[in-house]
Amino acid sequence: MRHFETRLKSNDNTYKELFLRYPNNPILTAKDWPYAVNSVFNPAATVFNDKILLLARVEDRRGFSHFTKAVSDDGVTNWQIDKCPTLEANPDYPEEAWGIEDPRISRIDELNRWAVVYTSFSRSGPTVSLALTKDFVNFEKMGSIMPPEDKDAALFPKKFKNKWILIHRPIGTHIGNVARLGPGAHIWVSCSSDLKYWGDHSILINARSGGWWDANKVGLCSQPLETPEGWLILYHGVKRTASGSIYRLGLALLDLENPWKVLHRGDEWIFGPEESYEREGDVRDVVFPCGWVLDKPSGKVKMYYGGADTCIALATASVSDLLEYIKSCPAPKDQ
Ligand code: BMA
Repeated sequence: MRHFETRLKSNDNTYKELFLRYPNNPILTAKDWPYAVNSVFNPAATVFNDKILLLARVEDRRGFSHFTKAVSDDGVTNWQIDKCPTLEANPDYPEEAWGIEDPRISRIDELNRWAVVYTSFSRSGPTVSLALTKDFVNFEKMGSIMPPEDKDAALFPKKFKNKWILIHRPIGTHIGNVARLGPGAHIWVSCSSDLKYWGDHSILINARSGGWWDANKVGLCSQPLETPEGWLILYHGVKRTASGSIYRLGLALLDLENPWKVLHRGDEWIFGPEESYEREGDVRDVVFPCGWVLDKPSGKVKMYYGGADTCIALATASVSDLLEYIKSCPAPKDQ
């Protein structure tokens, strides 16, 4: 059965988990915050001034979110958390009426800036917005770059054929949950020469259907990770069950030079809610990374994720294991 052969085997013939949870998870909770908040979750992650910087989604007790940065030398302990929100919704921007959520950060060397792509929650639903920063103190908001409903977006850190590429997840139909199940919510790519006007839209990773763990709804998690073998894509799949939705993670590998081409896609999820901080919280059964950071000397990637929309947790994987696994998976049939 090929299904199980795609999993990596340990020496003792048991199946090896690709990501290992940090034993003292969660690493950050609302109790760690210097001001009163409901929850901290779904952080973006990058390296800034040789430290690991998280831009956490912080939900206040109105239910609206903003971002606060937390910085640490080792990316595990001694987080220095800003004393007040780092980036907030602008009340004058209609697209940010109900807050800003789920940032993803890409370092753009060509612009000498970091791009923060995030969900802004407008009265018409979620839209994709972009801000640029040099220092994570001052942010240049570029506004909404995709109309609602659209979210789960990140930029590739460089241009391809002179175009920037955005990964995002539009939802075409918008008449309640039942209609959404119709065509499904798929991951798309769009191109731009100026980060403002976007076109050349095409589907990158489609949601599967029926009983699959990633049926009907998928979305990008962390920003694309460049490896010599291609761009590693971590995405979430949402399985609807009688007791609610389960958010789990899968992997795909994109062509290094032509990242709109999927080389491999795993059939199985590689990480899902198991621990209590992933299973119980404001939203049950959710693991939701918005960032990961590669440590080049060790070849390990630190994945930062929200647990149950309530806390921030950490899991680590070896990039060579991720690549070995994903290269053993089939090329998508519908491409
Ligand atoms: C998604 C996003 C995430 C959230 C997840 C589970 O649609 O809104 O921010 O973690 O749902 O609630």
